[in-house]
Amino acid sequence: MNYKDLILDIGLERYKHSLRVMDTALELGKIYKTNLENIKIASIYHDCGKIGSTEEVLKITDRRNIKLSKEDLKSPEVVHTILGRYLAEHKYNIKDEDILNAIEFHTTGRPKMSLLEKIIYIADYTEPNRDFSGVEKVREASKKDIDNSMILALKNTIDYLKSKDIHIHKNTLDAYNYFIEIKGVII
Ligand code: DGI
Ligand code: FE
Ligand code: FE
Repeated sequence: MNYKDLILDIGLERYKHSLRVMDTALELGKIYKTNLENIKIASIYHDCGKIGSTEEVLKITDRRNIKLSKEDLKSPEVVHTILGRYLAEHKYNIKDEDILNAIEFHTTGRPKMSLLEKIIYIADYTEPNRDFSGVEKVREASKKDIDNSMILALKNTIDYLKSKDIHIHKNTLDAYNYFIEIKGVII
């Protein structure tokens, strides 16, 4: 695989972040026994839409006529995931729906996420260079119970966004409500 175009778009540092996400995601993939090739592709390309600043991402999205929801417009930091899904499909020729969803929902999460989506979300949150408060708890939980680690990561994210008075994307809230609900259900 040649990642020249990707590195030109997102820069070497973000590419290295994506490689760390890949290592972390592969570890999780082995624990939860899922398709490692899909994990590799989703990890490498998860931030392929993060081209420059948030303003640049919005400009490119507009130029390419990519539709954004009202929620997306209120959460501009999330728009790189929408652009990412578009570029993954149209520039990097990724057609696998599960991989495209993992790219689209890697920042907010969503209800009923697939295992691949959860692994990419958590690996992005816990890759070795992440050092925000609470990350170690998420890291440990992710190796035992990925749904539990989703609750911890979503809760941290919501608390962080609240502390800064930043709009919480509906997908983030819906994902949190979904995971606490399935945890509460005794089957
Ligand atoms: O792209 P990365 O830096 O690797 O990480 P990411 O895709 O998780 O993006 C993190 C950014 O997204 C950070 O600035 C917080 C922001 N974010 C996450 N969830 C939400 C959000 N921003 C808004 N407005 N609403 C959310 O629900
Ligand atoms: Fe991202
Ligand atoms: Fe990332």
